[in-house]
Amino acid sequence: MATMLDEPTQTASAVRMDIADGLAVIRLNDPSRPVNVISAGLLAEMTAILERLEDGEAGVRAAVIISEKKGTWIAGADIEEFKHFITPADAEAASRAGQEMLNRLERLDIPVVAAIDGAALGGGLETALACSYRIATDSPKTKLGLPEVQLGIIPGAGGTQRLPRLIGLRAALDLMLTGKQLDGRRAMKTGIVDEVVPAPVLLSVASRVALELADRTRQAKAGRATGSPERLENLLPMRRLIFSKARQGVMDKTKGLYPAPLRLLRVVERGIDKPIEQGFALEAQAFGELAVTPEARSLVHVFFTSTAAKNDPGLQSQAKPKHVDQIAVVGAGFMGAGIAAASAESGIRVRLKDVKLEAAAKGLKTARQSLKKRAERKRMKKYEVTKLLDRVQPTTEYTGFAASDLIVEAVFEDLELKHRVIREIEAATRGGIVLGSNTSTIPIARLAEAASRPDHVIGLHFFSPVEKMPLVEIITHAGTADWVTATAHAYAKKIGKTPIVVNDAPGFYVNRILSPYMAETALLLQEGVRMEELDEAMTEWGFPVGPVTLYDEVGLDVAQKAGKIMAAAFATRMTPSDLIDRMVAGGRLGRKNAKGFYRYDGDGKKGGPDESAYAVFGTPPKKTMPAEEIQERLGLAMVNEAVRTLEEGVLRSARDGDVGAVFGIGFPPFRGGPFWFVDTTGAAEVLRRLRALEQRFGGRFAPARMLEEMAADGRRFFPEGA
Ligand code: 3H9
Repeated sequence: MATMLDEPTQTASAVRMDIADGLAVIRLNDPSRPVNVISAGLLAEMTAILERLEDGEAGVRAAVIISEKKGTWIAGADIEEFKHFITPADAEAASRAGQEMLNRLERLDIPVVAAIDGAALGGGLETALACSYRIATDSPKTKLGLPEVQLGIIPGAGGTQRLPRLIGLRAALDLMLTGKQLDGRRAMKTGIVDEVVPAPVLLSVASRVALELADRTRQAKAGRATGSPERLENLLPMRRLIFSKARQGVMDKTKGLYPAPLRLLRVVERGIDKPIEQGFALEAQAFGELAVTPEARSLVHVFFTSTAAKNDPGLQSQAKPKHVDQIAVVGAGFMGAGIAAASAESGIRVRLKDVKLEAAAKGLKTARQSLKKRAERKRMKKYEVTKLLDRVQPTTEYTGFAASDLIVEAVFEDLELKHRVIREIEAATRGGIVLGSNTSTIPIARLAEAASRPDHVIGLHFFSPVEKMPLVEIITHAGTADWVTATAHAYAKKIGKTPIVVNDAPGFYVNRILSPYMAETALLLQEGVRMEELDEAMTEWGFPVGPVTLYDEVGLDVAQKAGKIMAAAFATRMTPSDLIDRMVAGGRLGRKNAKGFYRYDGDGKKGGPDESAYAVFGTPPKKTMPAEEIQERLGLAMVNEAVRTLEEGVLRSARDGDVGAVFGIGFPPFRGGPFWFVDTTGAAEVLRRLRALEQRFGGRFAPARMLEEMAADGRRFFPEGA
């Protein structure tokens, strides 16, 4: 495969230039790709166009760059090509090639207007930064950002140098360290774009502006991104403070496990007051070194696997999804309200039902609070906020349910209650409506037993808190109709979630692999390992929270109930210690009643470990265990179980397993997910380590059969270089 450095193969044109009345309109539309990306081909075509403009193409006084691809302007560098970087020098050369093209764009002596409708991300935004003027549309698809750190790299086409010079250090660091994406309005507020217009007038406004800039009857507000604006943050002590705070923030968040953000800070800090060319050189070198790290390779894997899962409902047939414009949610608790808010935010009308008016009103309040926060962040206008909030309507009756496209039941985790609710929903509706259950433990086939239309029933397992957690686990039972799966998948995608479709089995996928991990945690506590040691070991391994904290967050009563269901199904591996029973019997339910493994203050803020808990569960802390040993026991318990789910057909692919673990549990993204972990560690090595654990602790660590087979044949889950 070609990379940005190779001679491009001759394919249909991705860039077209039309010239009329002194204006060149450069149109981007790569026919071979779903989105425009800066590939070897596009780079070569852009360079050829720049040469024509440098040579003074007849009468051209100004130019506009616009995309003809719906939904994207430029989605950045071609991430596929990253897989072909073998050495740092390969990646550094690609960065220099990108920088060179954009430097030539910037040095043209005609004004160039970036007319942005859709995503301008990574190298896309870097292209816009090299233009003289930027106009974005107010479309919800328009988003601008430099998400490179999420791929384990840094912007490599000038972004680390141009963005701080354009919008200031603090704002630029915030964008580059978080990878956050701004819509047109917020990009204007931040100073990245000069103007925001509705999409239908984009080309006409951009054309007029380009010619006015050429005639000098207009000046860019944001301007070219090479100036050094006079700002308070140009003072050295202020800068030092900004960098040291940013570095601290990165360390707090990542524990230093991700090299890219730290390297980004160094590149910006060293480049900021040097001539910009020196900054570009630092950037290219860092890009080169980072792009071939194991962390970057894993994060690129996470990007491709999650995108593929989003685009694959996993059907054997061609069943089409139904449009979902209106839904109903039964159960206005924390989960129900979260589902309602996430749906309303994506333009879906929601009826939120509970048995009592007070409960429905409470759910409505929770949903509204979450929506108001979102609206503030998006700087919505007042009328837009009103429209958004009005999308959620509380009810105590099933009225209006028949007009829904999809219904989610999110009532208490009790089979009888759920059966009753399913019967009531069916009585109030006709066929053709998806009936999703947000159960986390009850088999979907058992739920469907109560339905007269069991083929309409499907699991829609959301994670808490819904607004933050990106995964939706969709569970089909043997009789689920394909159109139902397709619709559930499309709905999850519409509300901005990443879905995986799995088969019905106790714990489905996510709770199934969490279960031996949590059971092992209880056993370690039982052995006398301190709670905070366990948590620290696992956050150092890369989980966002440690397992003891997770017990408190989930609720010990909930964990106890789930633990029993899992133990009944997989007794040899998941029999929990009775420690959790004793905690629950001692009135310790976790964060929800401010009493668990940890202490909580009056506002529910978590404090240190609650030493009195040791007396409740009956084992005083007595030993210190090396973090590696804790990580080995907990990490491998989860990885081994993940492989078993694939072996048993609960998972349809290793890809879904990695997506589910990273997005549902927070399995360290820089490790790529359990299956990528096996591939990068080597199946034979994972097998050897599991066998060692099995010898010490017995059958619960018995390796999955599939691992043994893979180790014997030298197989991998993902092809080399995937
Ligand atoms: C970068 O720019 C580095 C530079 O600083 C320096 C370089 C020197 N490359 O998500 P979708 C594919 S790093 C290759 O379903 P949507 C995607 O895999 C880059 N492929 O669409 C999928 O393929 P398939 C920084 C890409 O409308 C198809 O396009 N940029 C790329 O929901 C459709 O994608 C980013 O990190 C790419 N850059 O969302 C942005 N982008 O059909 C990454 C997409 O075979 N991209 N594909 O499954 C996105 O965030 C979303 O794809 C986007 C569209 C918002 C653009």
